[in-house]
Amino acid sequence: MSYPFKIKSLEAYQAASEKAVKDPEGFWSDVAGSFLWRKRWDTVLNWNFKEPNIEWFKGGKLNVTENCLDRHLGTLGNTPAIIWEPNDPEEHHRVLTYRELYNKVVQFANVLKNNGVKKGDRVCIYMGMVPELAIATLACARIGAIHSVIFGGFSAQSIADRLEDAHAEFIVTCDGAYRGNKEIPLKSVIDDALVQCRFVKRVIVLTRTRTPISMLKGRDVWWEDEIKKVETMGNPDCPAEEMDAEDPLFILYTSGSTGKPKGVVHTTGGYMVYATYSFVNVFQYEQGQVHFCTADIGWITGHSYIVYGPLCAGATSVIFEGVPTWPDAGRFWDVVDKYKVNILYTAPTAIRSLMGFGTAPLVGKDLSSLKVLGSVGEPINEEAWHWFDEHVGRKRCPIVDTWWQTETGGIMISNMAGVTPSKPSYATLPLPGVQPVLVDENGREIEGNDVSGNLCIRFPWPGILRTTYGDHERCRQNYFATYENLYFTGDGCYRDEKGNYRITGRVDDVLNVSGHRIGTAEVENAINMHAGVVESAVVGYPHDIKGQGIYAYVIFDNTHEDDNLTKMDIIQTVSRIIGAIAKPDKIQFVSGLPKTRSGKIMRRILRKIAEGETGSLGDTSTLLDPSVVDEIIKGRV
Ligand code: 6R9
Repeated sequence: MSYPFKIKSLEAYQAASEKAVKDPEGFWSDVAGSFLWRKRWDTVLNWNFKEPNIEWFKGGKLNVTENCLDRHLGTLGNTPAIIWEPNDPEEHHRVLTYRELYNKVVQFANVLKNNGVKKGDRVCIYMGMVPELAIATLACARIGAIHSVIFGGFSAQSIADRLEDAHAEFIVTCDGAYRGNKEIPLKSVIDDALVQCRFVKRVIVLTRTRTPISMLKGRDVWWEDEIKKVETMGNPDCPAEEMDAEDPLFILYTSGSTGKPKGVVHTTGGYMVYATYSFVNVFQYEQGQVHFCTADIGWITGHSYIVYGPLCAGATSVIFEGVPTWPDAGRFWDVVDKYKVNILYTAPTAIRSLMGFGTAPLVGKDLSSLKVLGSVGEPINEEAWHWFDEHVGRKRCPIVDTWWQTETGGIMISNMAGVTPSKPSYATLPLPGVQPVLVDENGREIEGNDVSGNLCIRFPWPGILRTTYGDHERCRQNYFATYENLYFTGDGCYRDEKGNYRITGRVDDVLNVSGHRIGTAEVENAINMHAGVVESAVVGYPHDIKGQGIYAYVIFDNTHEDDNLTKMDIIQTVSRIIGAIAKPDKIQFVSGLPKTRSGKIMRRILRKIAEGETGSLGDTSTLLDPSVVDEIIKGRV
């Protein structure tokens, strides 16, 4: 495959950036022109950030799976599309060529159809990292169903909330999943969720762990049986549903600063174009290379850089079922060595945790195939950057520090491997077509360099979210109402003297724990559900490996006797309500919280105390009862 939109030099980068500002429609229509469309679009872009209403390639007809699969069959039919590395290195790995993946996707698309799934229906996918997760995702896209993948670490309650919000009547899951030395009983979690969700019509269950599970008559069916049914039906084909460029492709839930997670909606044409454009350019992908993104497909990184971007580009994408530290801390390096991985895209939290094991796990591993390294999910600290550079890249691989969000669909600010320069802990420069702006609290643009502000984007790009499912007003409020005519990212940012961007972290009440977004309000709501909890306040604090840890201040009624047992109960409650990823790292019982006279919790003070910076609390005179601060400082854990 050739990539006409690939930018290969610094001069070309500058030229593309200029063209994308002067003539965005011309720029993006050139990029989109190299994809497979059944019918070309009528208009490249309609937009306003007020409502918001954003339409890319309106009137264009396509199916994203024809771009990911059908298009490659002639030239890349025998090329591996997916290499699957199982959790247990003793188990046999699997390779699916483009032809094989195509066959499996159309087969499962027929299974979905047989089970009553139609265009526009929402299908929830709750699986471990097996090839069938990608197959199920693509099969939805094939028939125009909207997939909503839920990360395998979320609890029954979280799933129920999402199922209800999306009114998803169909579920694809596994009996269980392997992750390191753990076995996660996925189907049983689904069963718990479905107690509340009687509208779910069908659950399709893939066999993976053979954990004993219950199969409800009339509702639950086995993946393998359903495949046999379509095999005996004869016609193995499944013509792709013709989609409008602006038909929804998927919903992905993500945490915000208030209330329950929101369903970010991405549409077909723009998302596909942007995921592929950013994949090829940032990693400087060359045909034939093996790309290993260590994220889970349950997060946006997996959607864009395990499934859609790489497959549209005809790449070989590694799916890894396990964790970086099992059976030992050399697992990533084994995978790189075994499959001669060329691009390794991972998260700072993984790098930091591996750093803790020293360099011994790297000894004897052949990493010479590596060409490009990538980081995503949270700011990468310089120490981790240098370790990655020295011990993994052996100082010969550019590191791309890629800043983006679930809402942006693809990478927004990043150096382009070997094309634009890197700078440790800086995402550096926007991709051509991305127009960042920094604003102050009043929404005034901060011009010039060596300045800090809130990061916004001034002009739409094809991968921008279109709405939040079922609640467009929430989308407007969250992203487009803070600053007029700007998309607000929620991140703080510094621009250095040369114009390089450095993301400094969230400026809203969203935590980033091991690269996972968690709303403080969500955790508080979960804690408050525990009997005996009167009130709570959750803040983040710097954590060596996770980036941020969760610190919870809890007011408990005076009935509890054992602090430690109560803490464990609270942690268990949070696991039940949200999932293990949201467990507080520290809990401090307090008798009161620092509140203003109008009753607002002063989180700034709580953050400072959690960070251990008790000497610089700032002005506390507006507090209703300043004495609680001293008590909280004394009881710090
Ligand atoms: C892709 C993804 C988005 C939030 C984002 C920001 C943080 C992501 C980053 C980064 C610094 C980077 N973030 N990449 N911060 N440098 N390279 O992670 O999406 O899960 O939606 O999180 O993650 O705070 O706003 P998502």
